[in-house]
Amino acid sequence: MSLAPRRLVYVLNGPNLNLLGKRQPHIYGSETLADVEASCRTLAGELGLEIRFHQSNREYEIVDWIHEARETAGGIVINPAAFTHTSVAILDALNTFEAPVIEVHISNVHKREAFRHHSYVSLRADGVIAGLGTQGYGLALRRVAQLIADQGSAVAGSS
Ligand code: CA2
Repeated sequence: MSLAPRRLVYVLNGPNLNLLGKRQPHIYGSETLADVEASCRTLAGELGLEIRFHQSNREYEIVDWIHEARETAGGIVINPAAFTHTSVAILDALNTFEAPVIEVHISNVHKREAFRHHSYVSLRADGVIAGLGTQGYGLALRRVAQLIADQGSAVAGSS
């Protein structure tokens, strides 16, 4: 089996994020999810990554994409949205994924209602970004690219 690091990154988005830029701009800003996807694609190209960008309102679809990522991807960037605070299923799926996971929240969840302060996903995430707006997605991709590069150097150093 090849030890070359995988350069495919899944960018996963949970429920209601399809409404980004269309409602509650005071909380989530005015960029749409299509805008976020476009800027992630541009940045991924610059970083030498390929991305699969998905959004779903259904928990099982997110679990299925994580299972898919186990076979193909070198990292996951995930904004689980409300599932952050409820989903043991998404946590369990992420716990089977062996490469970097970065959790992103557009808003600063710690400045909001108490129920948003707890994240199941943070029990697995290698890093968490909150409150940096949609810019957080790009920063998360940069971090995954760095971790993939570090992994490549470690593999080269050990051969
Ligand atoms: O800040 C974030 O990114 C959140 O993950 C967004 C979730 C919320 O449940 C989390 O606590 C924090 C909500 C996503 C809903 O997105 C909308 C976007 C525009 C309009 C309405 C909902």
